[in-house]
Amino acid sequence: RTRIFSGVKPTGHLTLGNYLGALRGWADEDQHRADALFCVVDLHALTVEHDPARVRRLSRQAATLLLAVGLDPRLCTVFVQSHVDEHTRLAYLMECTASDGEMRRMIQYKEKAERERVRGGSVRLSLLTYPALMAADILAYGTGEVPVGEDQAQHVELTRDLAVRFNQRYGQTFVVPKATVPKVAARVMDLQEPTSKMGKSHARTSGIVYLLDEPDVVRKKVMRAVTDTGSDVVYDRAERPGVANLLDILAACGAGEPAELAGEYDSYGALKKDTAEAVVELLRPVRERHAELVKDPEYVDSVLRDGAGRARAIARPRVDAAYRAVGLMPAV
Ligand code: AQP
Repeated sequence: RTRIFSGVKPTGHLTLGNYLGALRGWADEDQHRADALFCVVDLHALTVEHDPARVRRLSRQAATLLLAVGLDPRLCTVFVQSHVDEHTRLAYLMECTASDGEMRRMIQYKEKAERERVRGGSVRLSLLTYPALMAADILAYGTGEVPVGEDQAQHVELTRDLAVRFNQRYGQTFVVPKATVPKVAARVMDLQEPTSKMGKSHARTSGIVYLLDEPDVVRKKVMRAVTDTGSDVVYDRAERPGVANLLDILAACGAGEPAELAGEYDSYGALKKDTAEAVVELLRPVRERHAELVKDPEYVDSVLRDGAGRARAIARPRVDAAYRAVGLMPAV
């Protein structure tokens, strides 16, 4: 069976972008068709300024939401990255495989480093080396497919390069993975700034729909979404990004194809209203299940404990093999 690995960073409350770009596919398809592992990648949340208590809280919330969206521990493995040491063990070998130039070329590094500088803060070294840890996350499990939103495709490409390079230098050790990106809503845009990705760590929250937003909050955010000049509803991502984003979201809620949907509307108001209701309905079961799960933290703990054990057992032999392959002396 194909091995699948993917993760979510506890850098903020999970968003509609995370759900449509990643989580929904993990739950509805991936866990049924493959041997899948899904992870709260908490170490990645330390690459930018962070509040320890908040990261701890958000990690638990993210893990609970992974179950709330429908990941079933009988079908797949759900765990927290920092509970499995193999990730950091292998990350070091990935740092020894990558060049600093290829790390510096990563778009996410450039954007986030700039954000930190604008804030007047310093850029953590781990922000630069982040893709090495992400490559380790993926390669440790012999992953064949990495289901991600479009924004992560570049990091998966780098992971492929590192896997190939490592195998060439030290002998066949890693499976070379590929990214799989959903057909619709691979890049959900911010409702207030439809030329930027809806990102959970972004400061302005009015353009971000969180999975746990109350229905009225969702309605308000969608109804206040920035639309474009002109009033006719056409699907044009370059010229009409605001309206195209709403059409993408509505389509992803199961209403049809974005370009066809455009023809069904003659006002932005009606499009927003239908989109708002579709999103409210899409998220309703997730909120309900989350509310149930928070009442049972022992269950969530047991899933994570079990998940970490399974993950460790899969990762350890391959990481041990990689240590031997690069020339490290086995423990005596
Ligand atoms: N807007 C999005 N549209 C589609 N997919 C998205 N993903 C994230 N945003 C969108 C996908 O969700 C998975 C988990 O994302 P993540 O935790 O790595 O990143 P994030 O939500 O984008 O978090 P941040 O901290 O706010 O990061 P930046 O600042 O980079 O935006 C991934 O598969 C991702 O592709």
